[in-house]
Amino acid sequence: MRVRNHLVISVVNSLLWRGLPLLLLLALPAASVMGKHKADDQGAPAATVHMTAANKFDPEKVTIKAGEAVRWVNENAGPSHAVTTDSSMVQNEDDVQIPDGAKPFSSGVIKPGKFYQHTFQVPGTYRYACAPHEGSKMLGVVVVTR
Ligand SMILES: [Cu+2]
Repeated sequence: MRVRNHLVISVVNSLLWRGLPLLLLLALPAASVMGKHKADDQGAPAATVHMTAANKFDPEKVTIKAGEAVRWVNENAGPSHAVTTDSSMVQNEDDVQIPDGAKPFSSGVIKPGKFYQHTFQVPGTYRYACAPHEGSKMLGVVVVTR
């Protein structure tokens, strides 16, 4: 019983400190895919992309395998950023691209010190933009292999 209670407390703490803030961010643009993104928060990412104070994705291109995740980390210094592959969220549709069979995703606002993580199931090339800094060419690519 004591062990079980400890486990419950650990899970609740984990949700409060990791899941809840992420859910709040994700709830803004896309409540419909929130459940999927909640699951995305599990596990270690295969690649990490830094969102810099100079409004760049670093590295601009990463390659992972289907079923793996990418984590975008906003540096502590600098503005809020956002990751989207949704053509309705950008000014220039050509700045984003997803493979056939994949659904667009959007992070919502990622504040300094926070991160967003997405798991990719459909192989192909994903081109994404930071919507607030699309005009400064804050663009990136994720290649998902089989
Ligand atoms: Cu940005």
